[in-house]
Amino acid sequence: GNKPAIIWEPNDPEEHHRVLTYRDLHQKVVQFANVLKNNGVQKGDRVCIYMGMVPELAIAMLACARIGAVHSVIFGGFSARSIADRLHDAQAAFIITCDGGYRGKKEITLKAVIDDALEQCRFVKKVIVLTRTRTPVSMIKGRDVWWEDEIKKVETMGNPDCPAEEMDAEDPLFILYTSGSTGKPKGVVHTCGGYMVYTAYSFVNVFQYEPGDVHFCTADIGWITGHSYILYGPLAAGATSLIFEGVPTWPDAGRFWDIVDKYQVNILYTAPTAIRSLMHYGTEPVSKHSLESLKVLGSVGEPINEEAWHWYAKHIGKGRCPVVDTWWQTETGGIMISGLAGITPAKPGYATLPLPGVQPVLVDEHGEELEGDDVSGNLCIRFPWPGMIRTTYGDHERCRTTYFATYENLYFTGDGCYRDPDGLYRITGRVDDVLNVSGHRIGTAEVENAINMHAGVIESAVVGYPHDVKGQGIYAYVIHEGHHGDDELTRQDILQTVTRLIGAIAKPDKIQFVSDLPKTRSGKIMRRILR
Ligand code: 7RM
Repeated sequence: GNKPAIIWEPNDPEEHHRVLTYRDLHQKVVQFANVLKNNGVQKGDRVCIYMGMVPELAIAMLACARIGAVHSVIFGGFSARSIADRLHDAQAAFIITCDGGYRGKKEITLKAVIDDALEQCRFVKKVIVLTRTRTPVSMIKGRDVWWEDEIKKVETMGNPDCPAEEMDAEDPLFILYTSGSTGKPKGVVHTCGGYMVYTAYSFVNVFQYEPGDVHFCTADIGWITGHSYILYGPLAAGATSLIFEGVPTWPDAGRFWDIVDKYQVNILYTAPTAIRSLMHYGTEPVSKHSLESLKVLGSVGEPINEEAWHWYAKHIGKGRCPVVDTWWQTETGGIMISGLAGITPAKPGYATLPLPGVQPVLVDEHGEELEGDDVSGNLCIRFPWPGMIRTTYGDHERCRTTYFATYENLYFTGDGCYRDPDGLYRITGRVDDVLNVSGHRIGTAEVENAINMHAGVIESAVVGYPHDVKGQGIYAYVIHEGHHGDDELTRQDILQTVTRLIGAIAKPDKIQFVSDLPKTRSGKIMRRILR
């Protein structure tokens, strides 16, 4: 119980950090689980969580799990409209949020965005609001309550116990929305038993976790990487997991390295986009730090280019730390193809080998299996694994057709892949209309729908293009009726529209006004030509 479960590093390095031992965390989870019960949350209810990277986010998720409620975390960058769509899809009547959040120099309003979302969601019964930034917020009588007040109520009750709800292994644990090739994000459902087994198994084996290790995964808990490798995997393994509220470049580009030295981090797990953005600052912000505690480095979210791989291994790992390039998806729950740190061979740009138990298959466009080595094809998985997607919330048929119908008896990942002469796997990127911008999955159709909502836009087509830092950038071709007017203003208006409808992460990097789009005879846009 005295072992640290969570170390929390705030956005502002001047603010005090926090350490929650396993005993502290348990006590806080029990307490907040009672808050949820007092507010009418029952087993099976969906609870939407829209918070910044504070320890209470982990507490809120675990409290849901404790009482059998299904959490659905929404990344803080999504707009009110995106939240409303997800609330409707999940029929979530409960929300946990913060007044605001800090991200580098920026302060983000969270409760205000929720308020806008709730204009369209009258079925929401309760909103629990944690104080973080003390920014003024509106609190609606009967609906909105303060986290702190609700905790006091539980304390006056003499802090009752809250036994963990007994769950079936196949009962849902959470829903997490992810983008696909259609305009509507899917609610990926993971279950209690398999997901926790798989995240713990993969965490321990891929990173070769040893008791006492401090693990720092820099992802946001709003994405699957944070769910699996900040929260569930490390905590199931009894590790110490670091939650960082801020961004890698504030107050300066040495922030990650400050944190590594301050807490003696042993395992660092980050994304190629973060590595590439830090590379731009040179080695000066790195060289001021020792980084001697590091034992293992991990990469996730997108293909890592060789230059970034070598920089990471040389300047951060000092040539001493194995680098594991981990391939997986929201739908797989945990790492599927990756090296085992220090045990299996590494090769820059390659995720390398399937985890023990995972059976990758490459198929050609006709669904024929490509056997042998030195072949490229679509990546599928042959046999079920504990962490696999169970359904897409509210639409099981959609889950079947998206993942299990393209190729008979196989799970289709949507990724292209090459198997080299040594049998090592290299992920080559999506083969569908999904973009990967800074490790964030964004559907081209979602962005197009948003652009098309803008008055005057007749049609649009969105494609990805190679981007130095983000991996992929978003390029939009737009047919606009008033386009002889002020192009720059129209461009800004379109960006505003996309930000309102999806969120700033989906804003196109480039907008080109065109008079027509290349199409097939059946009217399908020819993205290959646009790319
Ligand atoms: C964990 C996560 C999934 C998509 C996936 C790939 C891409 C993820 C790697 C990668 C090359 C990697 N889940 N991807 N990891 N590509 N090498 N190591 O990112 O659902 O958000 O995205 O990300 O295209 O299909 S996700």
